[in-house]
Amino acid sequence: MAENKILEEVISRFDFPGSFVESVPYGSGHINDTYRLTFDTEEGRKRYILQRMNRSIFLQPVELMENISAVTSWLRKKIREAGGDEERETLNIISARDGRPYYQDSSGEYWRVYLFIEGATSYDMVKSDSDFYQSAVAFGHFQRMLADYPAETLHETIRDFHNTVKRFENFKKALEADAYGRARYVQEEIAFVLEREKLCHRLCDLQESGELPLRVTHNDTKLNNIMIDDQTGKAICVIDLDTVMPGLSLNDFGDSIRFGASTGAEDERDLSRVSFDPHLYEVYVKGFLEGCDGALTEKELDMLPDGAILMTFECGIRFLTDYLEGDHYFKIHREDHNLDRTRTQFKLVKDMEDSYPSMKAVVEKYK
Ligand code: ADP
Ligand code: GN1
Ligand code: MG
Repeated sequence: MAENKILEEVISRFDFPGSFVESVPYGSGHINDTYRLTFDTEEGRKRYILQRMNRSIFLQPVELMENISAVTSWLRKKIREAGGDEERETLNIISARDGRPYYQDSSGEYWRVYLFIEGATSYDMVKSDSDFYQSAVAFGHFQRMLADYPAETLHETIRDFHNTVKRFENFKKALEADAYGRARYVQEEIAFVLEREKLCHRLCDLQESGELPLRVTHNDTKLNNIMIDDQTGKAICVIDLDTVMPGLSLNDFGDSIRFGASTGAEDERDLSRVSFDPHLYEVYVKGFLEGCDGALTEKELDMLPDGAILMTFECGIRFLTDYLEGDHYFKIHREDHNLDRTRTQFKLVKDMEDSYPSMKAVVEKYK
């Protein structure tokens, strides 16, 4: 069915106010299909986010929405108690006409609707220290607000999502299969991964032994998963809650560094423009520790730099695996897009390995 026909069907299953104006593809996420919907109502224009959840990645969309419903209700209560604005400081699910927090269309796809957070922007690149600092405080604060949430009641929306050891094993399987005959083009990148097999265990082993605590974490803490208020410049809302699960605080910290403390974009082709930015790293450490407000253990603090290296390495492995498997996971917008992404990640890993002692010193300074 044509996309606009499907959209028409889906929109009719939600109780939107006023008259429909438009639906526009929106944002630059790699996973879901996102649209911005506009309606004209007596009180003026109202906008919403409509998303088709990626079913090949999220195998249990109903459980996923159970997680998001539960976590956002929890957050709404905390925001209310703190005198905040519940409609802007967390995602707000709009239920379908049948009362469910999603709609399954006639072809089996799952859709959901959120209130559109007005007057705020999600940035793909760090434009100022302040935005990055703000995102750090917000992700730290997010973790703190969920610190007393019963983590064991959440579904694991993607099994072994940040299990770097499993990611390494999957990479080796993709390499052995070499289904697209691409391995010969990426020998250097393959060697980079294989040389670091031991590194993959660094956090997983400590998680298993219980030396690192399991917490409710976001697991996808890119800068563009934070909405920054256009007026105040403050980070107001953490979005993209698909991967909220029990996990390691170090992964949340690390993913932000991977994406934000870089001088280049995640998919920059010119590697001379991509390097680890120690200044932005420091800005983030300061904000994150303020946001966590004493919630992290000594061991977690000690290993924050490892979280940054591991998440960057793991993401590079995932991009390279997807390249070898024919680009079926991450959305690509050009040939070799996943390979370009792989290369930026490995460049950052190399830089961070070289900066490891100073990264540790920065944590000491702010802890
Ligand atoms: P993906 O998993 O594909 O990254 P996201 O949930 O992050 O999908 O949404 C993609 C983009 O849509 C975000 O980066 C943001 O720009 C925008 N977006 C998502 N939810 C909202 C919202 N409630 N209000 C305004 N913009 C939003
Ligand atoms: C995906 O959904 P999005 O674009 O925010 C991915 C993350 C990766 C990221 C790399 C569910 O995030 O794990 O780190 O791309 N999300 C999922 O940019 O796999
Ligand atoms: Mg996103």
